Amino acid sequence: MSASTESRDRLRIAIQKSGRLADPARALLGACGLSWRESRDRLFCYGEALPIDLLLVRDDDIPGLIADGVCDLGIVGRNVLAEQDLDRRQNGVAPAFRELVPLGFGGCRLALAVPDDWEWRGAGQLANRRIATSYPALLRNWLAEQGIDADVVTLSGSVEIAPRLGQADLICDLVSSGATLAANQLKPVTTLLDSEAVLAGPVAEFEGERALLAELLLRRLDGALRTRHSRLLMFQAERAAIPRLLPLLPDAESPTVLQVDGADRLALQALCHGRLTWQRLEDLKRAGAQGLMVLPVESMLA
Ligand code: PRT
Ligand code: ZN
Repeated sequence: MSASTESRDRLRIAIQKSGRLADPARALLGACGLSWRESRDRLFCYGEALPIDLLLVRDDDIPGLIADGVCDLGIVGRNVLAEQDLDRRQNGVAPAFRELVPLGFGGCRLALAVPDDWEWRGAGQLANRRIATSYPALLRNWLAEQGIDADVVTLSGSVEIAPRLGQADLICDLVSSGATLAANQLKPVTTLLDSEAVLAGPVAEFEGERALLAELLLRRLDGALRTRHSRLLMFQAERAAIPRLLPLLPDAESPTVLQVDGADRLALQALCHGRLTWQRLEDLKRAGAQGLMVLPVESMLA
């Protein structure tokens, strides 16, 4: 463990300063009960509710900050973490960080994309082609797995215009909606990595006070992630309708059933973990649910 971590009994989490992951990362940590003395413009936010501080940095710096022990945890795309991990391995450097928890936002995939007029017949077509990417380690690793010898052109940005500029024949880049590829007359043909934001940490275990703080944070994170799509569903129904209603709630934890008046009228409460769409509520109503109410869940402790 490096010198910078030895004397700290506070936990330090690196998140993106600005960009796609910045706001959702903050919101998620906020949902875990963390708060900071506001200093959005600075690099460092001092934790108030708990001794957990934030470092606001570029996403690409997060794995290295964990490796160097400058911070303990980080929220970063799996794509960045996997690229830097492979790069270290390919250069004979020992693994120093790892994915701890997938966080369910920042979803995208690293994909090969070819010009629209290519007819894709598989990886064999890539031999001796030039492929532009910002993810050379992941791409080289994939090409090696496929047994393909191709030319990897490393670019730090605007990869999607490389084929039009004649820098490459095809690209390997992140895709979410696919609109950027379409606008550049490219089409995705195969996925190398499915990605989302993850909580990353060191390979080595934490010790002392920071181990307790990390454990606390992971527990709260688990609760916050489970609560995110959970809703409390409440309704009343005749007893006879129950066999029609329960199959519509496959994602509900065993519902609480209360008798309302007489033996035949029941009130039900169910914690649902899937999405309660309008369609589902209408189906429930048709099956006999009355006075349907959907409530958000603030927190949950297992
Ligand atoms: O300044 P800093 O270095 O911190 O930020 P950055 O510019 O490197 O990163 P940023 O904020 O763009 O992305 C941060 C992380 O968000 C990435 O590492 C991914 O894990 C995740 N993410 C999710 C994405 C996308 N979706 C995404 N669509 N990152 C980039 N894109 C790009 C994509 O490459 C394409 O060029 O956005 C463009 C639009 O995508 P489409 O398919 O929706 O058109
Ligand atoms: Zn970046």
